[in-house]
Amino acid sequence: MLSRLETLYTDFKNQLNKLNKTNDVLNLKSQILGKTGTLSEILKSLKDATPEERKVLGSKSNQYKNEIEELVQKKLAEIELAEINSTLENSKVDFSLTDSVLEQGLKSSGLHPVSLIQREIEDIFLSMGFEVLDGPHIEDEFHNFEALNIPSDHPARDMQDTFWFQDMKHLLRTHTSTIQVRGMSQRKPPFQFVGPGKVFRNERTDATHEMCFHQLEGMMVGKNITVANLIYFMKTLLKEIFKKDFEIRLRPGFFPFVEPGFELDIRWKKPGKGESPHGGWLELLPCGMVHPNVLKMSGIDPNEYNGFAFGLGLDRLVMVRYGIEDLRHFHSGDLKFVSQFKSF
Ligand code: FA5
Repeated sequence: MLSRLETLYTDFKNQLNKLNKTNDVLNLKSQILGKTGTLSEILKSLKDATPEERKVLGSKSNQYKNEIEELVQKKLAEIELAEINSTLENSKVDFSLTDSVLEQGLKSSGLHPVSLIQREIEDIFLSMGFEVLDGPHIEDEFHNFEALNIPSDHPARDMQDTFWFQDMKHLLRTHTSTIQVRGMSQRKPPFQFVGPGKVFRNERTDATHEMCFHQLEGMMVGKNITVANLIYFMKTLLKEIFKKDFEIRLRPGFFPFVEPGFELDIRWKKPGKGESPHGGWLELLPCGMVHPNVLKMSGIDPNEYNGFAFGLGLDRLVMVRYGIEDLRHFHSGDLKFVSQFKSF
């Protein structure tokens, strides 16, 4: 019976080598391991063997059964890969993109305007002694809301329509303020950092609103930090980006994680269409002094330290700088649009 088993295994391997279709491999497997398959028949006949034979044959049969299953899985994976490769080879889509991309002008300029400005702002802040931090897109309630002084029953949660995961505990971050929370809890004051990235909100899109857009968070924590420090950094940022003094206004704004909170608006003329809505002011840079509760929740003593934070809307800054009338161009995938922007 042992030699029958060995022949069966060798035959199986020879046959398997010749196959290149998924169905044929599955048929072969079932001819051997199926209910009435050859190996199953051998296993059934073990009941007539002596206890010693049964022990040897039993373990050998199991060994072959496992090996056959492994070889079948390996073969199926090989076939699948070969099918994918052949589909790609025969496909009319040019995955290299090289020619079409170059034709459309990416040869001399490749960065999306949002990436361009993001990098410039990172350089500005690096030169002023700030770190640049990153953070996850998928967040938990704690980092997106609770650690920012926004408990579950707080009305401020309604301000940001959120993309929740099914467990209703995880979400796509609605703002880069999550980077504040992570940055603060990993550092001892004094510190200062910025954190750029994508954020996601479940909202209706229009010329100045997207569901996926970009923010850049900034934070400075130390001793005796004042609103004057905050204004200095905001003005420096805008001056460096626009290479001119810009008309701005600061008005009170409410965010549960800052006290006092402000909205910094910028005077903006909507390209080609006269004044923008809201009398020519575009809400660009909410900011404020970090709320003592937020410092406390990240393990920082608010009696000893204080600080400021801001959350810049990157896409809107890009619109103002380049005179773009609608931020929905940013995700349009139109290479002609993307390739027309350069650093100032
Ligand atoms: C916030 O998200 C706060 N986390 C900002 C903050 C940080 C305040 C630190 C205080 C301290 P707000 O929801 O206003 O705030 O969004 C910030 C900026 O993102 C807005 O000023 C705007 O420029 C931009 N923004 C908001 N919603 C959209 C949208 N749907 N599409 C494009 N840009 C948007």
